[in-house]
Amino acid sequence: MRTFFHNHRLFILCLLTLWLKTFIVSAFVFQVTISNILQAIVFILNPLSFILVFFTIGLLFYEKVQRWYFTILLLLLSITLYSNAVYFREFTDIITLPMLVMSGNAGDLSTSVFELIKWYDILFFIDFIVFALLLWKRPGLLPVTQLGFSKNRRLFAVAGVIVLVVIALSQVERPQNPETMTHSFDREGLIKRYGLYNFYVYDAFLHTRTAVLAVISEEDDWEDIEDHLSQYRKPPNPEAFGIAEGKNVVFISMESIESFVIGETVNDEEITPYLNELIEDSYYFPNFYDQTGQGKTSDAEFMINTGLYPVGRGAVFHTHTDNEYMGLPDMLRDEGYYTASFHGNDRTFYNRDVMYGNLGYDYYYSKSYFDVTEENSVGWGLKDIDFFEQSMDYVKDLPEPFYATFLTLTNHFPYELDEEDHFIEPYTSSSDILNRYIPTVRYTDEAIRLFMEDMKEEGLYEDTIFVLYGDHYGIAESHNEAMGEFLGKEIDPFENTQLARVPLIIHIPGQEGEEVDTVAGKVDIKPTIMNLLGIPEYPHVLFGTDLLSNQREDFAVLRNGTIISNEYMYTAETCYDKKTKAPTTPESCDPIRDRGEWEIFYSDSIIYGDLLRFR
Ligand code: GP9
Ligand code: MN
Repeated sequence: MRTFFHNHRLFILCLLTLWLKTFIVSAFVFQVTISNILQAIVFILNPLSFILVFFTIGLLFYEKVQRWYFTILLLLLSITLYSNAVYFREFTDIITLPMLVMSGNAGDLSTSVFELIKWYDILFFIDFIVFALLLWKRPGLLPVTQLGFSKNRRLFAVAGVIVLVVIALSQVERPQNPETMTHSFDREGLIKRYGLYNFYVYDAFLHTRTAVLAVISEEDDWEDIEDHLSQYRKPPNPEAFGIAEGKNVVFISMESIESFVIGETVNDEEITPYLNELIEDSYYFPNFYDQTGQGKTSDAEFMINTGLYPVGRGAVFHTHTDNEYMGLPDMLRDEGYYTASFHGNDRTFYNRDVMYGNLGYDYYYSKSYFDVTEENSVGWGLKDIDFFEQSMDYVKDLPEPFYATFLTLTNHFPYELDEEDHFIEPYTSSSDILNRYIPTVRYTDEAIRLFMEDMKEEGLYEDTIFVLYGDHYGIAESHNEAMGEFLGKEIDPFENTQLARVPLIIHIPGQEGEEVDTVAGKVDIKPTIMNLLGIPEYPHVLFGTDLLSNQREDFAVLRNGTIISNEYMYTAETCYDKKTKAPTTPESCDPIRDRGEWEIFYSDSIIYGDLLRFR
C-alpha cells in the first residue's frame, strides 16, 4: 500500500481532493437534504464512482501523459463544480446540457454574473494550483507510474467493484414513478442519488433520448394524453364566459416580482402602491405559483401562450423552437386580432425572434425599436418607465383588437437602480440583493401606473383586458435568512415554496374586484383568458384549468417537483399538511403526486415528440 501511495501520489491526491471538494460543495452549496443513513452513505460515496472510473483509466497511460491527464481532468471537473456552484447561488438549480446552447445569452448576463462571483472562489481551484505548481517546480514530489492492464488486473477489478457497489447503492432508494423520472423532474434528487458528475452522464442520456423521441413519436401517443386531459377539464364559469369578447388583450410580464411584496410596506411605505390599488378592482390570485424552469422569463411566456409546461432542461424557447404549438397569438389572429410583443432587449435573446413567429406574433418590438441611451438605461437595459412611454408611440397605432405582451426589465437581478429613480428607500438587512429589490420593484410599479394612465389617455383602456403576472421568483433561496427577517418567520421548505408565489392580476375595466384564492400556476392563464374572450377551450390542448370555473380544483405542479393542492403540499420530498404547515404522512400526498407527475410527463411528451403537429 505504501509503495502504491508513493508511486501514484498525483493520482491519489487528485482523486481525494476532488472527492472531498465535490462532497463539500454538494452538501453546503447545493444544500441537498438527507433524510436517512442510507441516503447519507450514498451521498458521500456517489461522486467517487465517476471520479474513480476516469482517474483509474489514467493509470494505463505513459507517465508524461498521466501528469497532463490527471491535472487537466482535475481542472475540468473543478470548472464543472465551480460553474454549478455559481449558477446555484442565483438559480437554486444545476446547469443542464441544453443550457449550454443558451450561452448566446451570456453577453447580457454579465451584470448578473459579476454579482455572483466571490473572491474566495479561488478555493475551488486551490488543489489544481498547488499540484500544477509542484509539477512544474518539484515534479519529484508527485510521482506517477504507468500500470499495465494484464499485470494489474486485480487492482482494476477492485476499482470496478467499488464503482459497481456505489451505483448499486444509489439504486436502492428509487423514486415512486420511474417512468416520469426520465424527465428529470427533480434535479436535487438526482444529485443526491447519483452525484454531480454522474448527473451529466444521465443528462447526456436524456439529451439523446429526447432527440430519438422526436423521431419515433406518432399520432397514437395522443390517446393517453387525451384521457388525462379530459379527466381534469372543467367547464367555464358561465357568468364570466365571453365577458371580454372582442377586447384588446394586454399582458404585462412583471420581471422577478414575487407575491410577498403585494400589500407589504417598508418604513410604512407601500412597495407596490399602484398594484395594491389595481387589485381592488381586479381578479387577484394570491396563491399563484411560479412554474417556470431554466428558461425563466421565456418559460412564463411559453406557458401563457401555449398552455403547456416548459421543459425541465434548458429553455424550451431554445430547445424546441420549430415545434407546432397553436400559440395564443396564432389563435387570436384567426379571430381578427393583431398580435405584438414589446421588450427592450435584443431580438435574439431567448431566441425570441424565431419563437415569436412560431407562436403567431405578427410583430416583435425589440430593442432596436426603442431609443436606448446611457441615461435611460440601467442594469439589463432600457428602464421600464421609458420602455412603456416609448412603447405607447407604437401601441396607439396598432390595429384593434390587438393582443400585446410587454416584458418589463428594470426589476431584474442584481436590482440596480440610480438614486434619482428611487421612489422608496432600500430595505436594510444582511442581503444587499433583498435591500435593492425593494426600490426596483417600486420603480416597476410606478412604470405600470404611468402606462395605465397613458392607455386611458389614448382611449384604449376601456376596451382592453389587462393580465399582469410576476414572471418568476426574484429573491433566490440563498437569501432566505434575510427573507426570514423581512417576513418575521423562519423559512422552512414549506415557507420556501410559499415564496414561489408570484402575483397574477386580471383587470377588466368596469368589473368588480375579487380575490380568488385557488392554488394555481401559469398554465391556467391561457384557458382562463380564452373563456373570458368567449373562445371555447375544447378541442385545444391545455394543461391548466379556468381559474374562474366554479368546479376548479386547487392544483399546481412546479418544475422542481413541488406539487400543491388545497390541502397538501409535496415539496423537498416531504408531504406537508397545509393547515398545520407541518409534515404529515407521505401517503397523503400520493394522489397529487401521481397527478402532478403524469401532468408533467404528458406535457413533456407533447414537446419532445412535437405531437401537436398531428392535431
Ligand atoms: C431577457 C429578460 C430577462 O430578455 O426577459 O430574462 P430572465 O433572466 O429573467 O429569464
Ligand atoms: Mn425574468
